[in-house]
Amino acid sequence: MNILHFTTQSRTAKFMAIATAMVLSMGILTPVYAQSTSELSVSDAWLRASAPMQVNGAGYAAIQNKSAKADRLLSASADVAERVEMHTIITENGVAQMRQVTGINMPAGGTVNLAPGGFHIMFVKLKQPFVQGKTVPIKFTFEQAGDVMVNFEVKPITYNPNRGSTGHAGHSMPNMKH
Ligand SMILES: [Cu+2]
Repeated sequence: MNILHFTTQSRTAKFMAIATAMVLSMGILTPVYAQSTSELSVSDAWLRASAPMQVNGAGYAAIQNKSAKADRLLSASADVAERVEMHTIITENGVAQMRQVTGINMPAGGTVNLAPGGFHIMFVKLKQPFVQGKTVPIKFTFEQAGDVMVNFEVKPITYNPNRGSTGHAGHSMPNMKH
């Protein structure tokens, strides 16, 4: 399984523009939803809409470390679930299982994709379902870059960017055992 996927694609300009617009539209005392710092930019942040009765949820994003220094995602936090964890998927004896990780390394100048079949943000015991079309603010804390607020977009329940390109499209991660 190819978990780390490096790309040279840059969406910096777009996210700088969003960050600037948000700074201008918000007061000094309100939090700034950066999505991007001078060292980091987070793009394609999404959650899958919750199925009826679904207890947990998963979030994904592409995180670009623009710095010449390695960084590490230390935590994700939000009040939408009882716990927010970082997970990866390990396949043992042909069975894919989710495992909690204590951090996700961000190589210098690299992009790490949190995507179905690999690293993801796990929302354990959702307080409310994720509703398609809404955005959910989640705080990422990095060892070097500090706190970055990221707005996650809630995609349709059937959304899967990997469909057709990997063998994991059928995976139903939110329902996997922890
Ligand atoms: Cu998980």
